[in-house]
Amino acid sequence: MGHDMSGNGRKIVIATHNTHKTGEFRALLGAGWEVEDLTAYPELPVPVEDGVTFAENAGIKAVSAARRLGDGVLVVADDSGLEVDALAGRPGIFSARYAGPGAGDAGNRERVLEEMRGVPAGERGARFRCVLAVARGEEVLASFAGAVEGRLTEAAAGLGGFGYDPIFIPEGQAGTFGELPAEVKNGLSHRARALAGLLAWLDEA
Ligand code: ITT
Repeated sequence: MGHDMSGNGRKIVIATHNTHKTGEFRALLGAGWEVEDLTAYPELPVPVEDGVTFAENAGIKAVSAARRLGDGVLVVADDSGLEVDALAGRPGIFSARYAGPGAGDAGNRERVLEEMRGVPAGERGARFRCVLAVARGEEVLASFAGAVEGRLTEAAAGLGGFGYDPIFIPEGQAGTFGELPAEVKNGLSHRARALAGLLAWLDEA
């Protein structure tokens, strides 16, 4: 293992409080990895995500956790969101709080669908983006981006996934990420694609 950051136990701490993200990392990484998230470290401060890009916010989250967890721990943060063409790229980095604090996933989906009301099928293009930042101690060592193109539905469909999944149909598929099996999402998602870059970097000689 080139960077030798995962140790014998191949443990990774995902610097997130979003347990849906953690679940996807567990599924994507498989049984060879011990995956934790920040719900196991309630004493860690929650950083202010005041970056203006996904990469900046991923770096802020990764270093905030890594400096507290110490040099021996591989920390990876995930900053992600939905970019809608007809909304000039919104909600983008504001995806988590798009409908205001406390509105939650359903409120965020409803706001996007409301803003998209009347936009014709051919103009409903969107993409999910994910940037992963890997940090140790005080430093971001690398970051990796992934995206998946698709289009927005006119109404939510499906109970799978999380966040904006029920209103997003990925390119080449007939249903939303909320309707498709988790394995299909994990085969082509923005998160899977960013993670592929991270895994290649970890394996580099
Ligand atoms: P952490 O910052 O603790 O990781 P978060 O959920 O606040 O958790 P972000 O700041 O990266 O994470 O915000 C991501 C937003 O984009 C949030 O609204 C998610 O629901 C949404 N999102 C991210 N990945 C998604 C996915 O795979 N499917 C659907 N929605 C997703």
